[in-house]
Amino acid sequence: MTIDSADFDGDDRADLLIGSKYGTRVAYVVLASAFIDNAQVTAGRTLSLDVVSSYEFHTANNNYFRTVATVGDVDSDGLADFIIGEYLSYSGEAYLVSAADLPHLDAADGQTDGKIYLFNIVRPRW
Ligand SMILES: [Ca+2]
Ligand SMILES: [Ca+2]
Repeated sequence: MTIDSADFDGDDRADLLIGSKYGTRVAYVVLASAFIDNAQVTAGRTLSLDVVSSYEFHTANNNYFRTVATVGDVDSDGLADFIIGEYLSYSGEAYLVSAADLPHLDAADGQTDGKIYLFNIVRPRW
């Protein structure tokens, strides 16, 4: 599992990008506001990412997002962007995600539930 951080929503607070733990097949973006606004968050308590995550990235088949990394502001829109790599894919697929697109990616399947199925939305470029 890899973890990185940057400001994905422009509120000047660092947000978390968390890769898949082996066997989970899900990567997460946790916005800082999810911690600040969540009454379940208290010091010393273990929290499920299902509770605090703002976005979940789901992969196809039995793959998982082993590697994640912030890459600065690639599209110069003022928000940090990131790459998530799909492990065990035959072509070494990776996705470059513009943080500004997160709400649109979430809504792409008709539900704004925080779940993003990248394999249904975009095809990797490399
Ligand atoms: Ca932020
Ligand atoms: Ca950006």
